[in-house]
Amino acid sequence: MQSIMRFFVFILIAGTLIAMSYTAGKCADIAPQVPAYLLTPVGSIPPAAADPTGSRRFATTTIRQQLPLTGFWDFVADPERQGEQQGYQQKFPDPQARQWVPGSWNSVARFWNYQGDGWYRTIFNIEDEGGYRLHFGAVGLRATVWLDGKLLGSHDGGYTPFRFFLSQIKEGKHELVVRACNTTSSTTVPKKNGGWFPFGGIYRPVYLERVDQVHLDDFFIRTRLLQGGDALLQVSAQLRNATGSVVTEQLEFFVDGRRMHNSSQRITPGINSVTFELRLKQPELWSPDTPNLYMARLALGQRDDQCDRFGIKQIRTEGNRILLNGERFKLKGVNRHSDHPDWGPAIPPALVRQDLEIIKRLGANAVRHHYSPSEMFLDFCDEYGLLLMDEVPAWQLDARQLANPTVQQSIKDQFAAMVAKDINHPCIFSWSLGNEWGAGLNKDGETTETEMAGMEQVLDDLVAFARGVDSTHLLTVVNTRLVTEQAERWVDFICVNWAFFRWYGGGTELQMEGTAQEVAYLEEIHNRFPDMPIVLTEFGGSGSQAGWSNWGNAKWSEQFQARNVYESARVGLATEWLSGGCVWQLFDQRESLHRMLGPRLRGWNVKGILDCYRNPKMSYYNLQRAFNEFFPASQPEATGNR
Ligand code: ADA
Repeated sequence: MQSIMRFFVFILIAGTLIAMSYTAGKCADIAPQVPAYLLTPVGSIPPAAADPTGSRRFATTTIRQQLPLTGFWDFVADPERQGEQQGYQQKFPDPQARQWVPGSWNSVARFWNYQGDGWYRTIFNIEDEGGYRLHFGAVGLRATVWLDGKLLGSHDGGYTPFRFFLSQIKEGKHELVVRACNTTSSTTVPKKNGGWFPFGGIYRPVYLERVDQVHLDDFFIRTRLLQGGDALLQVSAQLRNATGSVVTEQLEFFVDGRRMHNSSQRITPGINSVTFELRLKQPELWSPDTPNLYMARLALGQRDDQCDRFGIKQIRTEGNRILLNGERFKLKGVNRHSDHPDWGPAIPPALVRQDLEIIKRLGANAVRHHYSPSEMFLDFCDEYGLLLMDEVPAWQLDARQLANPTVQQSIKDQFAAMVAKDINHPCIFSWSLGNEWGAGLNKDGETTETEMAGMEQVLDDLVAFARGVDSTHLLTVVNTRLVTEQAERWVDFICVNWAFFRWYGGGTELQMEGTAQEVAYLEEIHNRFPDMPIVLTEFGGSGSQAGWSNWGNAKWSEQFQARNVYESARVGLATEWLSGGCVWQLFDQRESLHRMLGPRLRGWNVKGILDCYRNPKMSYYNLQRAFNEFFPASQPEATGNR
């Protein structure tokens, strides 16, 4: 009897365990949740209009049907890079896991440090047979895409979108396979040992759009403020005709519902470029204090339309000053990475918005990114009135890497893709081709004369390319010794990443004696180029472990960092001829695997004025105070106290 009882108890326990493990497996498929610790918005930002794709703050079309491919996709890691040879694109293997898209596999414990190929697969249904565009917001760092076993193409660059036009998708079930790869080397951009974690995966939204065989491929709005207060808009559009014969269609352009342009277009098979200009009478200007936005809609008859927002502002330099809408502008900025401990670079809109709230409450007016941030982030910058220093992720390349044609091509491609993605946003302050090339500013003598000469040529070529892509925004290359020696040849303003109090190479205590030398260094650049603006693209950089308080101002304490940030802001913002700068950095961020040791803690760069979960450190409040004291809103022309 007892043994029968034991048998039943055994069956009961075993059954419960099996049921539990089954449910646990299912639980893994619960969509990630946004925590409820959000700051209440202080600004009068309107709620987002319905954008089914989840990428923007407004609907980008009134005609196209959009089908987001958000959700769990099957996933297999492929460290040996055997997948293509083994035909994963035709017959996807048994998945190892299911990954949330948009998301990064590096946000999931099992693949936390994984760098290699990662294969994704999803199945979708098409009811309305016809033409579609398949849009990827960004895949880290390179992607190859197959639909129903057929190769669609590849994309290099983890921070810019790409898309495919599919002239005919049949009714029924379809299989989409993506191979993402986040390995880095000396010839990739970003390179190996970069300053941030090279996240892998499909981490910005993916969606399909139902389009006509004749449709708008893209459109760009360049604005120019004219004397007298009117603005000139130059609209350039690309129209695609996949019908094989000439089509005539009406092209209309609306601003806030008013029709501003109407022309009949003869559209030949292939891609057609159309440009037209129009005048906007006495527009309300965009600025950090008055972020006025206009909604544009470009329509191709009843076949297609695209909507985008724009704003009118003017940024130019005059001597060593930067002028925004005719008035002196100094940057009170922060450096930010697209990084969150739970989300990696796929930060959900509510948390992106919280980052903007944190930046605004700091009293800042600008943000710098080492690579082009998500479209959602840019939309919020437009709304909150924050200027963005946009950059190609060509970070700390040495002369040899720069001499490599593959690297040069990647910089060009990523520059052009960044401009195409971001140019309509009024928040764009400047483009940067990269950060700390060659010997950098502080490491004299590491580059030979021949290498220097080579770098000059590469700079000539890259700058000529960049100016050809867009000449309506300021251009720079950040903190590069060569550029600082011949600034006028290449850039519109000089950018210095400025270490203070000997954080790098100093001892364990705050070291004041280095300060005079660092200040003298800035003066030297200013004396060499008295008529060029200088921005401290990074200031105050010093790590602190959140919560570590210390009487003695020792390194890694919140006190050390808070003092460093305040003092560098004092010099950076209050010195008359400087055009302000951006603190290094907004919040703690994950480093690349190769930079775990050295001046890092647990593989994290802890120079944030907030910790990785956005809890403020002492330095956040010190910077807020510095922004207030040295640069009160009512007195944009802060005069120096040095
Ligand atoms: C450089 C670099 C940053 C960051 C910083 C640091 O200034 O531009 O990306 O790596 O150093 O924290 O050391």
